[in-house]
Amino acid sequence: MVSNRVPVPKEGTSKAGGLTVALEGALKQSGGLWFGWSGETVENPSDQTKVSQAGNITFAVLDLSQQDYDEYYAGFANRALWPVCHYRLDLVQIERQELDGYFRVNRTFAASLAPLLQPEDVIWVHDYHFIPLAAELRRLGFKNRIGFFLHIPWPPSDVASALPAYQQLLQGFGAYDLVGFHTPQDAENFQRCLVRENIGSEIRTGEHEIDGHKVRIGAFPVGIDTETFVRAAANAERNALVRRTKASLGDRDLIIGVDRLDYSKGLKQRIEAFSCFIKSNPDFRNRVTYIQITPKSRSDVPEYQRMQREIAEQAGWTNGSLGEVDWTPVRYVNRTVGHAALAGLYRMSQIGLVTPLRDGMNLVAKEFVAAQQPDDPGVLILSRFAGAAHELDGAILVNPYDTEACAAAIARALRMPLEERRERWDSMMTRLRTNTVEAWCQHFLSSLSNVSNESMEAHASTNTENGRYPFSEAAPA
Ligand code: ADQ
Repeated sequence: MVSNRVPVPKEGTSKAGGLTVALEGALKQSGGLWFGWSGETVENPSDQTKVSQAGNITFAVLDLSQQDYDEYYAGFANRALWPVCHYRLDLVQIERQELDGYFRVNRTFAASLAPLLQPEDVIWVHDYHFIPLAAELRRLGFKNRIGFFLHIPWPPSDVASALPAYQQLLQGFGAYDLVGFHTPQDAENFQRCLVRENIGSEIRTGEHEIDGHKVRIGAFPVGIDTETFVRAAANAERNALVRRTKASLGDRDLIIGVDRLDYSKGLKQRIEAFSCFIKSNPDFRNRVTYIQITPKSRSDVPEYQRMQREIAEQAGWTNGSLGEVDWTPVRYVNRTVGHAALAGLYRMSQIGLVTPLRDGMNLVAKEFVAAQQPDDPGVLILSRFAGAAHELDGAILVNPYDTEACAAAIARALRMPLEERRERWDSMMTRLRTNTVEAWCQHFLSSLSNVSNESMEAHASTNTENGRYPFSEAAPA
């Protein structure tokens, strides 16, 4: 397993978020190696990995230099790939040096991973930080099965082509045997990009040929550890934070939003929609509280600093204009909350407000549903632009840009009869019980191990220095 962040177990720290815990669960079954960035920046990073062991999982991590961090992570990954993949061309920052840094770090990481690999290893690379990693490994002669999963959306070609080194990035996908996305729409967008740029031709549905090599492409919607969440929510009544929050609400209804502080999550539009709801439904004044729990992220990226200020101002301004001496309509907190407490907060909420402007999947939507009380479930209001909208058909789907429609959805959810809430919840829960994160891992890995041997042989003849993966020595033009 390769991912940018690696949850190396440290004494005194609790486990990281849902996905990493789940991936860890998947690795535990088979045993394996988890490789990536340590999360540390140091002056002179070593190219030797720091290795540690926990059960049958070996963790191998590298530190980054400040320059690598600035160019690869805070730069190209988060100021070019992230905004383009979230359809935000207005926020894209294109800098030659950052592009170079991105390819350089991928090259360094491939070289450090190389001595740890065995011929039969199956390699699963995660997310936009490491698109060129497989190409770098092929250049070093590796013929292993390599799969890639993108956790964020892939946009249509008119948007995607704003990426610097667009064609070379697309070509880099040709070094993988399987490329997975959250939704059929993302997979389709990606395939159209390949065809339009004349980089890949469709052999049959879900299979493209890129430079003589077959690449399978498909949708693998990620799930959550549903049963663990159900149990955590059922036990959360004892949680101190949950109890204090309940007491502080009195008999008011609760609307909850839980997101990393990111412009893709639509927080500005969401607060506006809540404000519009209160103004157009005055009977709900002082009868409902909206809690938005939003840890800061990527604070060293300028676009995030600006947004953090704007959202805080907007929440304050909304409270100033709508609130009462004894009622704070929006409780906006920049904190991380443990998963047990989070499950309890979801469960006591009448509405889960999940309205990203664009999201690969959105696990919060799934966690909210899993945490509900079966005999009196809350209502999920979900953006149609979240990958989760492809699966969670029992949600009220909204266009997050349409403030009045979102406000109307809040009013509808708060007035929804119990029978309709149960029906909607049941259909979503059935889906969550089948498509768990474990099923997702198995589905992806079994598709990867089904890649034909003939296809694997194709790597053998084409991975030479001057062959098809040309962008190792310098970043592409
Ligand atoms: P994210 O953009 O981080 O993930 P999301 O899928 O919602 O978004 O996952 C966030 C996770 O962090 C959830 O497990 C949530 O519980 C947790 N979290 C958020 N705020 C928290 C808080 N205040 N305290 C504690 N935990 C908090 C990226 C993509 C998504 C995709 C995932 C997985 O952007 O589209 O669903 O990867 O592929």
